[in-house]
Order: sequence, then C-alpha cells, then structure tokens
Amino acid sequence: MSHNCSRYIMHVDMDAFYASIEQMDNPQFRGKPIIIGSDTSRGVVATCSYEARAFGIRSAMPTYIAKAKCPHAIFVCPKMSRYRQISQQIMESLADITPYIEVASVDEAYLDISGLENIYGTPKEIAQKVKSTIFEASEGLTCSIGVAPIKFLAKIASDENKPNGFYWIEEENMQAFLLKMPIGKIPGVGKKFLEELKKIGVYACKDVLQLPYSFWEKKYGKGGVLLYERAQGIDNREIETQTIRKSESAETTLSENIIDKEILKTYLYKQADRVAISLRKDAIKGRTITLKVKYENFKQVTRQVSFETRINSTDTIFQYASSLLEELTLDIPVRLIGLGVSNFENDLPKQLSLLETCQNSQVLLEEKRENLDLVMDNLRKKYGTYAISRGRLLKK
Ligand code: DCP
Ligand code: MG
Repeated sequence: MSHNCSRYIMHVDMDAFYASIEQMDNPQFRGKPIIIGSDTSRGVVATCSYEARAFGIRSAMPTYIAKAKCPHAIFVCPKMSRYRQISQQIMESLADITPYIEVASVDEAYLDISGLENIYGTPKEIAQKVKSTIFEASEGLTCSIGVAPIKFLAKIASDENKPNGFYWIEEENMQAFLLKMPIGKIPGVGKKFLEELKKIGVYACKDVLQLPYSFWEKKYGKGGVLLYERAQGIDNREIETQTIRKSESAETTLSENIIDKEILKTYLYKQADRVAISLRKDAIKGRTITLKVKYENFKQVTRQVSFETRINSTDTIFQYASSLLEELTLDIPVRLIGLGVSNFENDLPKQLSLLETCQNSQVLLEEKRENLDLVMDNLRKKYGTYAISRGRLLKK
C-alpha cells in the first residue's frame, strides 16, 4: 500500500530530560539514581534518572516519599538555564529537518513529517535521522519518538517504548490501538476525571462511545467533548509551526543621518543591551556578532565576527560590534545601524593553548561581565526595565 498521501505527525520527547543532562555533565552521576528537585521536606521531584525510576520514583512525587523509596538517591538542584540552552540547541537542529515544527515544551516537539519520505525515507528512517540529529545537537542525549496520523496518538506513541524508543501507529492500526488503549493515556484526562468515569462504568474507548455526544457535552463540557472525540481517534489540531529563533537582533533608523562613530556607538550600546537581555532571558548565547549599517544613499553593508566561545553579555556584544564599526570607513553619513547575535550552537572545541590564554583574560572578563549582567537583570526584574540603566546609556 502506498503512503504517499498519508499524514504523519511525529512527536519527539527527550528521555529523563533534566536528569540525562546532569548525567551527561557530571560523569559521577552516570548509572546512578539521581533526582532533580530540591532536597527539602516540602520539595517535589521534577524528574529523575531511569536508575531512580527502577525504585518507583516519579515526576511530581513529594521528596520525602522518593527518599523513602530510595534512601541513597542523589539529589541535584535544577539548573534551568542549562536545560533551556540544550533545549534550544535541540529545537534548532530539528528546524533544519523540517520547518513544520511545534515546540510543545522544553523537551518535546511535534513535527509534521508528511512528504519528508522522499528525502529521508520511511517514518522509521526519519525517526532515525531525528535521533542522530538530536544526539549530536544535545551533545549525547536520547529521545523517544512516536508517529501517528494525529497529534494525541503521536504523543501517546512516543511514550510507548521509552527510553530511546520508536513507535508508529499506522492509520490502518489506529482503531485497534484505540481499543486496547487505557483512556487515562489521553492527554487531558487526569486522575480526577478518570475516577468520575469509573463511577459511571466508563473504562475504555468503547465505553465512551456507548454514550452519545450530547451526554458528554452536557455532563462534562469541553473535557467531555475532547474525550468523545479522542476515543474515536479524532484530533483536528494542526501543528502550530513557529519559527525557531536563530538570531537575535536590533536596529534603529536614525532620526537624522549621523557620521560620528562615537554617537553611533551609543546606539550600538542600547541595541547590545536589548539583544543581550533577550538572549539571557532564554539562556541563549551566540558565537557570531553582526553589524549592519545602511548609508544615506541606502547602500548597506554588514560585517561579522565569530569566536570559539558563545557569549551573551551586554559589554562583550557591544565591544565586538563597536570594533566592527571602527573598522568601517565612514565617508557618507549613516541612516540605519543595527547589530545581531547568531550561531547559537555549541562552543567550538577549545585548543589547549587557546584555553590557557583565554582563562587568563577573556574568560575571566566574560565571567565578570556575566556577573554584572546578572545583577542588572535582577535589579530590572525588581524595579522595572527603565529604572536601571548603565552609565554608558545615560551619557548623551
Ligand atoms: N518536569 C518538571 N515537573 C514535572 C514534570 C516534568 O519539572 N512534574 C520537567 C523535568 C523533565 C522535563 O520537564 O525532565 C520533561 O518532562 P517529561 O514529562 O518529558 O519527563 P522526562 O523527560 O524527565 O522523562 P521521560 O523520559 O519520561 O520523558
Ligand atoms: Mg521527556
């Protein structure tokens, strides 16, 4: 049978996401039961390694219960900015496979892979491609993948063979799958709803369909209608594609044309600050700085500089952009100026000699700047964006 006009939705979900990152970053955690969450009496488990799951530990479980189940589990404080950074790298790499991608959470995405068969082969082969792409982009993490004609079944499928799993619900097998699927697996059918359903004798999809649409709508509203649809294998949600950010930039059309580089730099500084704040908010760093200048005669030039280590501090972005500006000969006034940061992928592997010199100067400087940025960002959070400005911005 030809699958040429079938619809394939792929759901990708990282395996024990936060815990796997911690095990990757800290070799001493590998093979051990680790719990990501705060080790306090009122804390809960965010997630845990598969080694910890063997003891019955689960996401959202209170810490004290987790400890009772596995007293020797290692508690690790979540490092959100690291997890978001890896997430960004993963999502960007997926966007290279298809633009039809919806990032559903920090560790999951839907991809519409219909039509990709011509490039990568069967859904299974596409999944293989996705897995190796993610493995590379994340520096060594695994994911599980589900494929189905509709979204909610793709999501259920990705959970079917975790970790590092693949499960494909083909159109002709959908009904059979629904028949044996516990309704608690339907996203949106929570524990409470499940209890209610049990009371009226509804355990499986076929039980749901025994009662009419009007019953479900009247008694349970939206949740009831959702259940009635899902039980028949109906899910009309489209993939809501969004563009994955590959660069962050700012530009200003000047109210009058300017030729003085020092004045132009005050604009660059404001832009560097704006771009850097936005990058830091999402814990993103870039390796390339671009300067864009449009002259009075509308001629436009861009200049770029790249480096080994990714950065997102205001002063460093400004420093590179302004040295790019220094290198430009300005014999005509400028009507627009802007800068951008891109190349959000990994740091390049450092050469040893470089590392040594870096550690002595650039890395230390960058660390200092990051600390200053942190203080500034926190003050802004507290007192508002405009309350806090840097010395340089205050100068005319
Ligand atoms: N998470 C959280 N609190 C929860 C559930 C999840 O903080 N109650 C975080 C930690 C997870 C991440 O979100 O690592 C992704 O959630 P998943 O449900 O996909 O769980 P995992 O990726 O950790 O494990 P699995 O292999 O089951 O997907
Ligand atoms: Mg996951």
